[in-house]
Amino acid sequence: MPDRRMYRIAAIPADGVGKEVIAAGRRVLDAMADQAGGSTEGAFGLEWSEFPWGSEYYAEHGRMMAPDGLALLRDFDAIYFGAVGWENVPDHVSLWGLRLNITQNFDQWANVRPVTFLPGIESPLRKADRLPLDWVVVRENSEGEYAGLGGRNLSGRGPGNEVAVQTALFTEKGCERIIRFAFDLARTREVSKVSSVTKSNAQQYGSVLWDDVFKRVAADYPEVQTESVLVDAMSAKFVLQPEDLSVVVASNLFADILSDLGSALAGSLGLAASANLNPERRFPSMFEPVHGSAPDIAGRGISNPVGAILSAALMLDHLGQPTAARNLETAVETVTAAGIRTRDVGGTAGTDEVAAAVIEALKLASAPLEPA
Ligand code: GGG
Repeated sequence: MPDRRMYRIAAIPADGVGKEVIAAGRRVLDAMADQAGGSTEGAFGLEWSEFPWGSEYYAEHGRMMAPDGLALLRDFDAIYFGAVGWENVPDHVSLWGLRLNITQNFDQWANVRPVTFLPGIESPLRKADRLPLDWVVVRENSEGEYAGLGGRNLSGRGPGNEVAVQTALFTEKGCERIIRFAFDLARTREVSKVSSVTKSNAQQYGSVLWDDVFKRVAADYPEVQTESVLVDAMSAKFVLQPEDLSVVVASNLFADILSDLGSALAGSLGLAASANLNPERRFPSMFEPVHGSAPDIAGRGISNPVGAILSAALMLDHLGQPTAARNLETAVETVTAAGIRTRDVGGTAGTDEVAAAVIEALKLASAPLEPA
């Protein structure tokens, strides 16, 4: 029997529903590892380390993660992240202190956010009933509007006189690497098309540089269809012509907003998965549901674990277990099709019930796994 491939995973559930959905995702992954461990091929094991960072940690330590947190994470094979944000910490402090601290310092410059329409889930789009819809938002994840450049000044002049500058940073290298990533991804998809999103009529420097790079890179991929669309028009297109989309690439802020719109169109933010990738693999990549900490439902056992479970599938892909990843996606589809759904998507099931149903579906339908 081949050696079992072991993966070291850092879990950071962080805040609110992040704790519930990461616990659910871990249960599913452990069940898969147990299953795979019993087979002669594709055996893998998961060695977890959980870190208690987040807003509760902040209340005790005055910071969102340990001072040597990045060094502690550095050698893991992947990071499985929940959600960040709670009322005791200003949102910009919690986001920059944890999630962005990791994505920026580990150069996780490609944020892949599939928009997946699952069976048994009602979409607010009528078109979804008769057309197969499936696209991926590729978010530039290292610069743009999230460069963190700027400052607040002149508050000393008295009320009403303060000014703030928030500068977006677009580098040619940053634009090129994410645009190439989008084209490479498009080549692997049934419809080879990349839609680039900017606001170059108003943002005459950063967006126009992005558009120029897009045109230059597109010339290297003559077989891939392309379009350049303004972000306002793309918002409308998500609703009115989603069948025309395959890979949508955009800056940090635009893609963040568009991917939330995409998840809502697919039925719920609770369903959406994401991968924050360092494609060169110099640092661990991080996998997390798109949704935030949802304080309104946290702690009640009713949050939707599907986004976290599908993020685990993206993690398995990244770890070199594509068959396990496909099995997990199929199991989720079986469960949603069977009507086992949380309240955000019209069901009555709890977080744990959905996770348990996915584990059952995996037992029934697993394809053989990869050799180790
Ligand atoms: N799991 C994703 C998450 O926790 N998001 C919190 C959030 O506020 N994110 C904003 C952003 O990353 O742009």
